Amino acid sequence: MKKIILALVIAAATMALSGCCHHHRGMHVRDAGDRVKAADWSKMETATVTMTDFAFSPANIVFRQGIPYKLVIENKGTQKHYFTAEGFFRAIATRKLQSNSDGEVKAPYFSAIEVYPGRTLDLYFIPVTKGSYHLVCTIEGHTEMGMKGEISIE
Ligand SMILES: [Cu+2]
Repeated sequence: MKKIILALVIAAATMALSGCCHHHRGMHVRDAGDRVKAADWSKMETATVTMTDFAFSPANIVFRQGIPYKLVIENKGTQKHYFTAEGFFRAIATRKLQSNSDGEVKAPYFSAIEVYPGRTLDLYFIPVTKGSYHLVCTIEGHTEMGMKGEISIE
């Protein structure tokens, strides 16, 4: 009898854990499309983050909830860099990612944006979920050399 109870407890714990983590990984703003359509993009604010070898500038970026933004992500370094901020990408309603010379990509949300040296990509979005989110460059060694920051939604 004790063995059966133990097995049930383990099964329940396993289900609880997998349920938790699966949900967490999949989380993003589900009504992003409606929020993007409803927003007044004529009131859009522009912010810029510059990537160099090896820093984000500014390293602390603050956005206000509900305002439409264009975030200009420019790489002034000599090598490619990543703008990786998974928590942040799940906290915003994404409209699109645009290259001024090549076109644009529409997607419910991103997990990382890679920018080649000397190039710029514009992220159009609306901050939805308040919080602080890690920003890193995931290329090997770059975070350790200083390519990290924090994005806040207030
Ligand atoms: Cu980098």
